Amino acid sequence: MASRSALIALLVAVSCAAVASATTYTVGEGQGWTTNFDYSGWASGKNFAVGDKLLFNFASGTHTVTEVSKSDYDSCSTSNSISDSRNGPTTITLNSAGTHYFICGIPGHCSGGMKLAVTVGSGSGGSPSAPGTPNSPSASARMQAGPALAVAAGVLVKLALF
Ligand SMILES: [Cu+2]
Repeated sequence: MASRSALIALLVAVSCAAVASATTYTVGEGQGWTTNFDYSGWASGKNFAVGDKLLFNFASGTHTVTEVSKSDYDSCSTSNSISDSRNGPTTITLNSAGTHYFICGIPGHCSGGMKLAVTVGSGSGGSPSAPGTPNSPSASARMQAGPALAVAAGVLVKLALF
């Protein structure tokens, strides 16, 4: 009994920590992952951290989410891609600090502006710019908390019934 309580407490702590620390960004917001959108403008001012996720919304087959090197990003080449997804929507977890480059591999789309570079901070320290700016990431994190908490609650109910 005691060990189960400890397990439940641990689960609650872990799920709360996960909800608090990771943010899911919807690339292009309501426009999704598409042509004729300014993704550098979308990314600017956002503080991406390790563990955050990028949600690319598109219909399967219409676009790709292809992670590439900086030089391939600059030249819109997918011949040395790091990863490639053709099925939408695609969620990419930002697993490491540094700049990550994503382009669409459909001919003409990347050169038409369908490319995204996100710079991921090391995680600690927070924003060097505009600390007072009310930003949307916290709001989207709160929106993500609902499903995550529902899942956690479901696990707890199963544990209690075990
Ligand atoms: Cu495309």
